Amino acid sequence: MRILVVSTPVGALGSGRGGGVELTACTLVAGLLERGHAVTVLAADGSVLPASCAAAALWTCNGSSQPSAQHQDRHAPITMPADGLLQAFWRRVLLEAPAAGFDVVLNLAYDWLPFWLTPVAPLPVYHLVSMGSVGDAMDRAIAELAAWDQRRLAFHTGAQAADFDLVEEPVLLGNGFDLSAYGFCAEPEPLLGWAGRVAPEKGLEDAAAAAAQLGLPLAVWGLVEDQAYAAAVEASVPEGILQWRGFLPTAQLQAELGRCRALLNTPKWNEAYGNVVVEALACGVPVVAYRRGGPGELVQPGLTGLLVEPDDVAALAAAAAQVGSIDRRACRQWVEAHASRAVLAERVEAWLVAGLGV
Ligand code: HBI
Repeated sequence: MRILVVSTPVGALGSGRGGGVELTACTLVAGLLERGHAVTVLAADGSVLPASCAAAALWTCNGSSQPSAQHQDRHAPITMPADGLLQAFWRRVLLEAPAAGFDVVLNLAYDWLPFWLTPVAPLPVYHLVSMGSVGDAMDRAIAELAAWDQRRLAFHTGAQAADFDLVEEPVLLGNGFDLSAYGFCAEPEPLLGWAGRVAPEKGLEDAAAAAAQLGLPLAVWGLVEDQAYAAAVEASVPEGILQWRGFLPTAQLQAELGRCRALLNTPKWNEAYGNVVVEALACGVPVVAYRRGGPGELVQPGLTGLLVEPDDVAALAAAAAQVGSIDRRACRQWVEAHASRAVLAERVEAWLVAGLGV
């Protein structure tokens, strides 16, 4: 098929501002290319595609980034900057995509406009929903689209899909990763890890508190999206507990992440999937996570890590002290079976083909 993949309007691919959807976009594009599809990516000016996506065409637009949906008030009206990137994206889709001969448009943005346009678009638009419920406007847009034709929607996990008012069993795609980019590490250091956008919904403060209880350092990888929040977490634990490692490209991230005894995953929101959970497992690092959202479905207790009651820091620390019993190779094997790039691409293709009836 000829597929147009529309990226997130919160930032350029490769900037880290898009969070998990950047990784998903690149893996999904590379996987579809491997399966012989022709793929064009529509993304913000300044976007960079990895070598694995070299065969994809890149269309870019300029414009102001969309404000992060999860940081708006739940009841906030739909907002778009007057010179918004989102509008620029969808002006190009509506004007150029039909003549360019695409069979399908795959939207990765968690924004009202593409969902609202779908029933009146001149070509089929499909949506991989990247988050759980974060506001009324998107809840409504997703419910209305589900009522119109739920085949147009796919989610990462059941926990995420359960947030929305759907009319039939949801299509669940999980996620996928280029596993050749992650090296297996058998012998960890006395180090705990945490990775993700440094923002309140990710719950870093709990991981910091657990590390402090254990007297182990906590390496923190990710874009510091909320400086005040990061400073407050820093102040909440003794000197030397937190090691701020910044947002690293995958090659550097996996080299450091693999050295961790465990990854702590502490979502405060209904995390749709939990890319960092799988990235850690791919390096052989067991995951100790709250039984919440996608991570609550991904971690296989006793096999690839441990799950604890959400927000229970003492339980988090106790579980982190027990991960020595987990076979690190089993962590890598689980990802190879359930979250490879090929697995995701197969699922995406099956979803689109089923919906298009081709
Ligand atoms: N917010 N408005 C908006 N649009 C997005 O596409 C979006 C977002 N916030 C976060 C986000 N995408 C990605 O980090 C997802 O992977 C969660």
